[in-house]
Amino acid sequence: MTINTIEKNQTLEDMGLIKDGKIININPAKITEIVSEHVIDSQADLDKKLKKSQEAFLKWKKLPAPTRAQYLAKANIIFAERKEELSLILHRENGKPLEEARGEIQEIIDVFEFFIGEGRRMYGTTGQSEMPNKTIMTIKQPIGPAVFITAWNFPAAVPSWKAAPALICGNTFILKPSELAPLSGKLFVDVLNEAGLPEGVAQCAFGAGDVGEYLAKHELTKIVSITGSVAVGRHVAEIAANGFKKCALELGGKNSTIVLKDADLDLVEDGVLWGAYGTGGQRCTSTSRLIIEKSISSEVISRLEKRSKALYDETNNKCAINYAPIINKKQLEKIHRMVEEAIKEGAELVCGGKILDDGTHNGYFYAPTILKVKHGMKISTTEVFGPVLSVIEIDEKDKETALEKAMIIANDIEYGLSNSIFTKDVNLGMQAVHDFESGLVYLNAPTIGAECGGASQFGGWKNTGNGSRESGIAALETYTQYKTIAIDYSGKLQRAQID
Ligand code: UN1
Repeated sequence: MTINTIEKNQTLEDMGLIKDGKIININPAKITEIVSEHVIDSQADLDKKLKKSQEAFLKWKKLPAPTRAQYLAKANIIFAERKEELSLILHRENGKPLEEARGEIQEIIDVFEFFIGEGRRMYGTTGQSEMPNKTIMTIKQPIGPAVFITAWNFPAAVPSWKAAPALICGNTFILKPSELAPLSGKLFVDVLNEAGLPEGVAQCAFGAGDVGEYLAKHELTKIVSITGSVAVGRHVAEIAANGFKKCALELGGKNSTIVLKDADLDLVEDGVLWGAYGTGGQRCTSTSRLIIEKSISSEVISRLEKRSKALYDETNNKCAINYAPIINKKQLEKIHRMVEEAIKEGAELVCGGKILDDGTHNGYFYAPTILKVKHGMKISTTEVFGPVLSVIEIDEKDKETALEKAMIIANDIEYGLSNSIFTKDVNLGMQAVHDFESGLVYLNAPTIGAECGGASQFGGWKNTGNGSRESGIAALETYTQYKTIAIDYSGKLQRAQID
């Protein structure tokens, strides 16, 4: 995904989102509606926040983890009480349907619930010493102030994936939410402070990429976690490497669903539709490619075409209610350009392929689009971040060879976030699960909708990430460093490897 949709060297002024030093946050489903305004932090403001974060860290890290968990538990009561209000705000600032917005706020609650429990675990290890009367153990300790750079598509939940483990482990943070949807991130931090978190433990900073970069580079920052594009992720990783900072990257995706001919086609229809068009196709997990056996592809395509068309009103070129808008005009035009270029390159347009509303009447909406493509075309390997599904047919005589071929195509991309397969054949299903080169894999389910808050360790392989995981236990790795403690109670000098 494009980081905060602001590319390097592009300013907020270029995008018409800034006025008198403020970010203007508009509803992409109704662009005349200003949802909020946020003063952009100056360098002096950022320095102050960083200093505060460092000072708060020195105290926060001293609290026992179960005590820190109590603060998170108080915050979680507030999140639950304010769920509807926060969902409505998220729905307005991001445009995603209210049902999806409610799900996203619920995700915060789930993630917090999990990490509250970690306050009473956070296990280390104990080892058997080579010597008598000696014990060796390893404990996890916090690292320091963290900076979170997050995107507009999950502006409430993704900050929680980072904040909950960071806090429970004893770190402090500054969140730099996307300038395209900053309010949900701000409210997330407000709730933490309302729950009584000591001053400076959880803060927010506003601005575009330059603000994120300043925070990431600063010597007081010890951890940087970013959800964004590969280009910006690489840049942040370089900054982090230079400063020996811990770094967590969750970057782009080009996710495939493979459908074998024995699959339950009703399930395929519902699953692919949700995977491709949920959040307007603007999830890093969105289903972007459908790799399907030729013998069933016409039926599946015609079912998907019918359902895609039902998502909007063709005559009036308007979207139906439960369909997310595109975040801004620039992204809307980019999606359309990609579709047009794909058609020029030989892709066959099944449905969609047009801007429903460029903001003139209502919001930024793109028609749910299906293209029949060949693997290797630009559209089949590049992330679109919009409601565009590329269908690739596999023509083999048996399922086994079809799966082999489909797997080569599914894995022949730079990304490795989420893939899925629909089949009733348990052996082939499990072989696919094993062979997909991605951090998330689904059997008989779409590529989106990871359960966050324990069970899933969210994260990607290849250019999607750097091995870090979020929203589950492995996230503790990003926010802790190990300390090995050797306690010798023999009363004499015992020399390792010598005595
Ligand atoms: C993202 O798009 O950055 O698995 C996160 C999912 C959601 C998270 C998406 N729970 O689709």
